[in-house]
Amino acid sequence: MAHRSSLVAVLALSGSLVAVSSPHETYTAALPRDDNPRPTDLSSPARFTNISKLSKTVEVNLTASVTTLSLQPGTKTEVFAYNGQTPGPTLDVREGDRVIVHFRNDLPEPTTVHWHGIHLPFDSDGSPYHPIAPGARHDYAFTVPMGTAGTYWYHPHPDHRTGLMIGKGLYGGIIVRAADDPLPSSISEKFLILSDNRFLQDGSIDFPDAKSHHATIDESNGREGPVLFVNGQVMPTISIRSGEVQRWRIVNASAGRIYRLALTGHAFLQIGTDGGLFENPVEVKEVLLTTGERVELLVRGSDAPGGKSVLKTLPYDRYVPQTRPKDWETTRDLLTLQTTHDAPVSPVAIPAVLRKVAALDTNAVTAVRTVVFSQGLINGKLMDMARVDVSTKVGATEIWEIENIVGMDHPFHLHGFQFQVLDRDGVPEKYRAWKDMLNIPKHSAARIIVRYDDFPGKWMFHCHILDHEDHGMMGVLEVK
Ligand SMILES: [Cu+2]
Repeated sequence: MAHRSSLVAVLALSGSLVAVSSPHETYTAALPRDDNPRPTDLSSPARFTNISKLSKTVEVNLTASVTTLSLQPGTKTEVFAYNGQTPGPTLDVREGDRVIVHFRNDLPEPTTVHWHGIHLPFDSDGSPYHPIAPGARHDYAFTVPMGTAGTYWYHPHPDHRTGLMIGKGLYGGIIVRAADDPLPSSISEKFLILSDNRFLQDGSIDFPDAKSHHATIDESNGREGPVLFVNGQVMPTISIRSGEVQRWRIVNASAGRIYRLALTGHAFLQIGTDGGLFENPVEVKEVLLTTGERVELLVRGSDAPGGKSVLKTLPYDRYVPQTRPKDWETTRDLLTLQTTHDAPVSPVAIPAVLRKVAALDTNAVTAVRTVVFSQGLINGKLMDMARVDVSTKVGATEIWEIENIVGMDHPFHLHGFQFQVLDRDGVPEKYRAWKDMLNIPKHSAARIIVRYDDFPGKWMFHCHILDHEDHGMMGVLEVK
């Protein structure tokens, strides 16, 4: 392959990027004290069992049900789970695969399964238009399009209840793999789904009464909790060898929390986002990961053998001042990166070119839409499933100008179609990429371009702060 001839050891160059390491910090959540804590290795969620014998076909069973799990040591919590676990099993597929999911709803209320970011037929999108009744079954079926290798996730998307269902534990990861992935296969991979939650004394998940003051705060901010989870684990450990490079796929499954990820003492190369790889790796010191968004990073073990670092989320002010949490400036720990005692390895060479991301043609634009985010409303309106907000045709290319006119961030999500960011506040986007999530910071605007290649239907676009979405900060795009 042509781009393999232009290998450069980008990570080797960036090893000296971060010279300052943070003082050692101890995790101090409300957990039983252990003077000699043993690290828990981060375990990736289990993968689905493929029950199909056909080639290029992935056929799986998925059940949503109420169950009891231990999310924190010594405590039992009633959760909603996919196949008895949270996160649910990872759907690990290849471009071109036919995917069939036999879904059964064992919850006491209607739900759906939304395949966040996947380009698929309308009736398999799991939007509020297609609820699955309690006790009912539904088969989701789609073919994974070529060129869409990346990191995605699945979660419920029923009318008004998405935040509750994800907060109770219903979310899982999706990996779409390309036949011609440009990264060396020797690089080991980690899948990290970030979430946060809040618990009552008895271990139950804290969803306050709808009329309470606390519920009002949640409705404004998007519900947050002080306990941060990676794959359902609190402060797990990832082992790395000094000099080793790992590929981390990270999903933000939180209702409202935006992560500002930093790993002190370590090089960070961002290689991709929602819809897959960038054209070139980009060196970054930190990454902002909004709700629903994904990122792919290369992490190099930069500590000496036996050393350790911590993946943190730094303070990020996404809030209106009136309901901003008092502790918003707290830096929080997510996981420990423990360097093994093995002798260092020399860094693997990373390709300077990952793939080509063809630009959508601005000359082909047939309409320019304006989407205005105010607090809880889009273009001044609450969601109405009987109303169509934007009507268009298959094959059309459009620019959407998304403007946030209020004092808190609102993350934009479009169902069914990946878009490209043209500019943010008039500043052209530096790196071309496929996206389905875009944080629109307070009092700012962005322009995206999208082409509706196929799949007519009614597609949602909405704020991905789940409390905002559930309260109607959502619209309908009809593609005919
Ligand atoms: Cu919002």
